[in-house]
Amino acid sequence: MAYELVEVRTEGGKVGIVTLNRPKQLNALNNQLMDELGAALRAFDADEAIGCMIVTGSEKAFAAGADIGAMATYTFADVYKGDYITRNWETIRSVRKPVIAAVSGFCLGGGCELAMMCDFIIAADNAKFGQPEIKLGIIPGAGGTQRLPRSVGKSKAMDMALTGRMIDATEAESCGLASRVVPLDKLMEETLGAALMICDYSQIAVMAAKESVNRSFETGLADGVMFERRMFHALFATTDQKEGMDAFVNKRKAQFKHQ
Ligand code: DAK
Repeated sequence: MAYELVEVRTEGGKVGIVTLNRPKQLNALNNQLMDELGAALRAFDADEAIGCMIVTGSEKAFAAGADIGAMATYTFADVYKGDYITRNWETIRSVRKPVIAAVSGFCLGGGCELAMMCDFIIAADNAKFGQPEIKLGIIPGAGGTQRLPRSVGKSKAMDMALTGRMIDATEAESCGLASRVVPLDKLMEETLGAALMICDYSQIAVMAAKESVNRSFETGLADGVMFERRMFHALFATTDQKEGMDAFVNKRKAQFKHQ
């Protein structure tokens, strides 16, 4: 697929990087961009050589939300019947390998929701997160009212959704929205470091860890723990478990084969 609104590249032959690229609109998300992002992520997910993905934007904006100009004249019938702002918004959830959001600058509305659909967020110290939809007479519509409280708790989520205020990277880290904050000029280096580290682990164990953590958001504790236990049991059928434990016992570095 030819990409216009995202840039796609790999690093070290194993990390797939998708950079949102609509700079004049602060990476405002439209159908074409979301189609391209979805296609790029699906292609990386299917590529045996790729172990982890990164979604990022520009220094000024990860994404300033869905494209307001495109939405401005839509009617209820348009959005309810059509596939605008529904297609491909959830592709990222079906990707089985890890996806890290490397966020700098504005990360607002649908942009914040997109970042929250990634597996974790590494924020540059200039990042600003927010759900400002209330200022437009709407509410978050791509999971913000559901994922944000699960991430930061009810009080902070209500504060953000009802006032529309932005929080900075420090506040985002302290409330659990971002996993870490790094200086802007170290954002890609730090995120790549995390991605390459993940690539070197057993891909099967990595996928099982991702699936198990995600299950915790969809189920009760007893069922979730049982799911985790069965996953744990299953990993003893892999060559990588034998390799990982043998390497530890023999004080050498494990060479995982992803089998
Ligand atoms: N859409 C379209 N254009 C945008 C934009 C956006 N969200 N954000 C910024 N831009 C454009 C501006 O219009 C401006 O264009 P020109 O005037 O130069 O042509 C250019 O980007 C630079 O923006 P500013 O001049 O405003 O730059 P500033 O530094 O002064 O301000 C800002 C930056 C990020 C604070 C400001 O641009 C801003 O407040 N932007 C809007 C943020 C916002 O309200 N975001 C939420 C949008 S609603 C769903 C999926 C998704 C959604 C809903 C449902 N489903 C799957 C059902 C999502 C909804 C939303 O995200």
